Amino acid sequence: MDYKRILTIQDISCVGQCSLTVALPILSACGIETAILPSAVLSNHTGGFSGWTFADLTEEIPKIRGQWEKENIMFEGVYTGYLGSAKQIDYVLDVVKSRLAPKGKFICDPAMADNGKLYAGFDDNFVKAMKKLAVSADIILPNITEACFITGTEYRESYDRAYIDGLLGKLAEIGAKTVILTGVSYNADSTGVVVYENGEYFYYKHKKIAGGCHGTGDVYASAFTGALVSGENGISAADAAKIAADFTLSCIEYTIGDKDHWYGVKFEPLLGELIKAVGVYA
Ligand code: PXL
Repeated sequence: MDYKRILTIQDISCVGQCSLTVALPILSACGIETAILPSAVLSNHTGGFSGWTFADLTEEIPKIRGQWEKENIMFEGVYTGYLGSAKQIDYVLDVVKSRLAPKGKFICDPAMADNGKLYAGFDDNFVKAMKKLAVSADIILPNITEACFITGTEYRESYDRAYIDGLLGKLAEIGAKTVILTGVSYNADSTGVVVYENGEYFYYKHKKIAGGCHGTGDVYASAFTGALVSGENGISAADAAKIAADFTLSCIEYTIGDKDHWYGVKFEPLLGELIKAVGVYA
């Protein structure tokens, strides 16, 4: 396996199994050196705790980029997740422009919303900035809510293939390249992920587990990035989307019975499965 170095830009939620505390172990399991650029430091994530501390690291980003430019540090991929401010998104774009190697991929998880709602603290201005980041990426991984915010589409709880085609068409129209649309469910027992690339639609359907868990978007995006970058030429976006879906589903199945573990998924004991799955393509 080729040894690669990528950069991931997202927050440190000290507790809560999301963002960097999920991305780092998953990307390491996929055999990838992972540099980090923390967007903010929070005591815990904002999805269900009664409060949180938030240290915004926006003004650190250009300083860190400047230092990396002096050292000539480049990355073979950049993967972005939860970001701390709209202003920061311009700085993140500068990092991508300056530090992504010529053949490297920019993968953007526009982590900002779920279940029809923006996460706490985000507004229209943030959505506008995230849209700019998303259309400059090689691959985006929105859930349906995020795709709706990015395209200005009305969010629906239930929908059909025509609605999803409409969303994908609008994303392509505004300049999105490869789209991995997560949480696409056409019936009560199954859900899945759509890979939309060059106008082609591929759907990987799998079992739906009632309830859902926090942080699965981050687990999914990290496993997708790990699988794609570790395999690079031998693995397609569709292969990586499938590996990430199987892994995320296993993590949910392993966690869902434990009502005390509502804040994230217990992904660590399942990392061996991911290593094996990624190895298939190595
Ligand atoms: O999992 C997405 C996420 C990441 N980081 C923080 C969050 C959330 C979702 O709520 O609050 C801080």
